[in-house]
Amino acid sequence: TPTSSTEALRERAAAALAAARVRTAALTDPVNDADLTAQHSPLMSPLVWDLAHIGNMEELWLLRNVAGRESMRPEIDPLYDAFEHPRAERPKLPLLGPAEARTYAAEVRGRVFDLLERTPLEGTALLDSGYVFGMIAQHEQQHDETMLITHQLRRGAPVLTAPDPDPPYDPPLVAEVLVPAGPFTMGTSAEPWSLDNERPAHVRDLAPFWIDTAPVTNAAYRAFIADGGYREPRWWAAEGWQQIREHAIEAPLFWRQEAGQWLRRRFGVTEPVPDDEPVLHVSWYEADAYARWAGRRLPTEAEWEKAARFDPATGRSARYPWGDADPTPAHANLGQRHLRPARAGSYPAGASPLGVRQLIGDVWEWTASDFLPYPGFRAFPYREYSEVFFGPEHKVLRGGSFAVDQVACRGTFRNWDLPVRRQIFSGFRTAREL
Ligand code: AVJ
Ligand code: FE
Repeated sequence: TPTSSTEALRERAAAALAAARVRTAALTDPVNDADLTAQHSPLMSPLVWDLAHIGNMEELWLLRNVAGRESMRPEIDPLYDAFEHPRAERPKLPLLGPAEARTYAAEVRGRVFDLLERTPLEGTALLDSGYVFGMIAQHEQQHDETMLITHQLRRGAPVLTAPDPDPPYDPPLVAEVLVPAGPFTMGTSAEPWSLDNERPAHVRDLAPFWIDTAPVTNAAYRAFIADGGYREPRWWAAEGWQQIREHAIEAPLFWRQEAGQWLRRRFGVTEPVPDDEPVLHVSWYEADAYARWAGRRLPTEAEWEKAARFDPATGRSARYPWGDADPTPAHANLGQRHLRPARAGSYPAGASPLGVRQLIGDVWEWTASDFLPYPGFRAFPYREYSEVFFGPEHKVLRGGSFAVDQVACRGTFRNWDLPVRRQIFSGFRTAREL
């Protein structure tokens, strides 16, 4: 009946919002006030900015734009508009303190739960299927990943812990998989909470290509370093070569060499770099250079999505590599259950029909592609989510990392960043022509 489906949508929206807030609290409650207000890297906001920005976006979209209410605190609105102040300047703003920020976000949330109970989840594009509630849950989860990046950059004693991954493990027999030529459906017009840049569904016809069964590992990446990869300009795009020279980059971010052994710092703990884990904290330029050294290339965004979603038996594109069912811990390393990727060869149940592994979760995967709109794109509900970032300066990442929640992860989900960025949870896999 319509009533019970509205109830199911309300429950889904409430659960997504609640899960995001549990995670936000886990990222901020164990942090003392000095650390919440400090800037741990010029690349990042103070954690207390993310906290109040989460509340402010929720107030803007749900209480002001949907419910038509007045601003709760008009004087703070400009402080939390991401386009008014670049991250590096945010610590100098008269931001809400930690206690005030928590109270503000909790007040907004209380009113939002009241609104959700009374609002019909249909009738306008913003409300249909509870879209705007789902969009705000995804926004909070994306900032939770941003805050986790700040934790990784932060110096000092660790405040976060999580069990190491111990997933089903069954190393694939083949290093690469052939994706046959032909059309497939990219993007979606059906996924109710998909964001504007994932829409609409459209057909792409691709030449055949080979793609790595699993993401490139630390051991494989170390062979590139050992072979002098960072000293050979021929492997590098010009701007990438310039960046590694200028900043004396010779390994992934957070790595250091001690007596011939590679160590890495991970959430405040320094440890040997594990051989069989997907490489993490590389820029697009590093991924591109490795691929060229290996005689291969990065997959295009369309190739990545075809490898992840196309089922040759039915000709359909599924929501995830394993089908249409929501992810479980047997499918993928998602949701910050662990603070690292699982070793390559994990999650056989998460493989695509063609046998490609670990496309979802573990590490974001750089693709060769610029972040561009799909044919028929329409900015929704605001230009500043995607449209203002379209163009050649941003490269697309796919698949999500261990730090991505499932509400913000699916075979169509698109992320993007500058090709120099490496503090993000980024890795890659490679491809080649037939
Ligand atoms: C999609 C991850 C690039 O963090 O800049 C958060 C998501 N947009 N608030 C970002 C986002 C507005 C965005 N990324
Ligand atoms: Fe934001």
